[in-house]
Amino acid sequence: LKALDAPATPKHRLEMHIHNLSNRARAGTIHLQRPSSRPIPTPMFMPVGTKGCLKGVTIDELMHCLDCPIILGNTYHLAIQPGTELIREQGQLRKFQGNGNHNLLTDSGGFQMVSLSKLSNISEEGVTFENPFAKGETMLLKPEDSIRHQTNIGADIIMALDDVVSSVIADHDRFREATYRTLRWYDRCLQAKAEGDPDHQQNLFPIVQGGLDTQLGGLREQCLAGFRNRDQDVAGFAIGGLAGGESKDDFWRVVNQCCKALPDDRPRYLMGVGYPLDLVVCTALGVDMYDCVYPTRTARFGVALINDGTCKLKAQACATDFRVIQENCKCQACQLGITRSRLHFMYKTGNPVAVQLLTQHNLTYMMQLVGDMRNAILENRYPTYARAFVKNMFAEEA
Ligand code: PRF
Ligand code: ZN
Repeated sequence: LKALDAPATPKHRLEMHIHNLSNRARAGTIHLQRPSSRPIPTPMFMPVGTKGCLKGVTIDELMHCLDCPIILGNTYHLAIQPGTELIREQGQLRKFQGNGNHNLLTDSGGFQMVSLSKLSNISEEGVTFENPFAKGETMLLKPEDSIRHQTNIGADIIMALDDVVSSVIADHDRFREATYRTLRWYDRCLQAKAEGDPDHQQNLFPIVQGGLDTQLGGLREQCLAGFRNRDQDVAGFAIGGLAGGESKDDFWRVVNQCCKALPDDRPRYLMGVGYPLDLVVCTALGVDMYDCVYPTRTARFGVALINDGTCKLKAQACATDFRVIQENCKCQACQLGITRSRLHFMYKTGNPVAVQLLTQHNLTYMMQLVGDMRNAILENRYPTYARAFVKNMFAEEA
């Protein structure tokens, strides 16, 4: 594919090529600087392997059967167990996971302030977590520590430590503190990276915070301006602090503002977003990358992603449903003709293969979704695609 733009990007960071725009939706390719690394087509969804691996799928299946070009690991969880020194000694996470050549992104640990808020305490220095495996022990995660851990882990894309506030907390002072702290912490991350990664092996993304304040001169704008002024050579940008229970209107308003303000030649990564409908809408607004535990976690609860929403395989209705999960799906279960009824009884009897098959199905669905969106953008028909997707998803309620 020919790139519309041909950026003269320096080799010390990834390159993003945009092939086409359909309104504001972007189809592109991210080229990482690691030799022989696989190019990443965008829009892209990254499955989450919190502790370095996904439950129920191997790295080989992810890469070769599910055609998934990049997965996400989590600094906080890997630092707690097994420890990032041990990962580094075994040749970093990519080797630790078994000799693959797969692309990796690690989150900084910032989000665990919210998801593990009962176990954490925040100050200007960093975040202090209680160790869930050793009562009474604490771990201080400073911006410098987050970078050190992420250097040990060795992912292609690493995230700056941010001060994350749950978006349903309506305390403007706390959001203001978090926004400016996120900027100050980014400076400390940049400094730590310059000292620890002189060969520019890793791409550091700052994370835009600022709550739901999209006003002129408001916190989101301040944060966006702060990053743009700090470093003209940022590898890519993440949008954080969303998907935490705020209304869809607030959510879309912030995503819209961020996409409009961010530079066109860098990847835009919307963190923690993984509902199919949200992917379709946010891609229309100009987002390139997503991650979420949703497709894999919901599989463990017996929920399948299908074209008109979800299918709860544990529900009694599935006991006598002799269709495959989704017609024309390329996953193992659907290709083998395994019925919803069969899966229902596998869940009922606690057969772990059911979770494995459903995890594969849900990831196949997500990869198909991002591929379909990409094709629609390349063929200049994204608005039509998005409208049809929404209509299909809400067909039964109409
Ligand atoms: N920051 C980080 N990780 C995240 C988020 C964030 O804001 C979100 C959004 N809630 C998901 N994961 N560091
Ligand atoms: Zn399937």
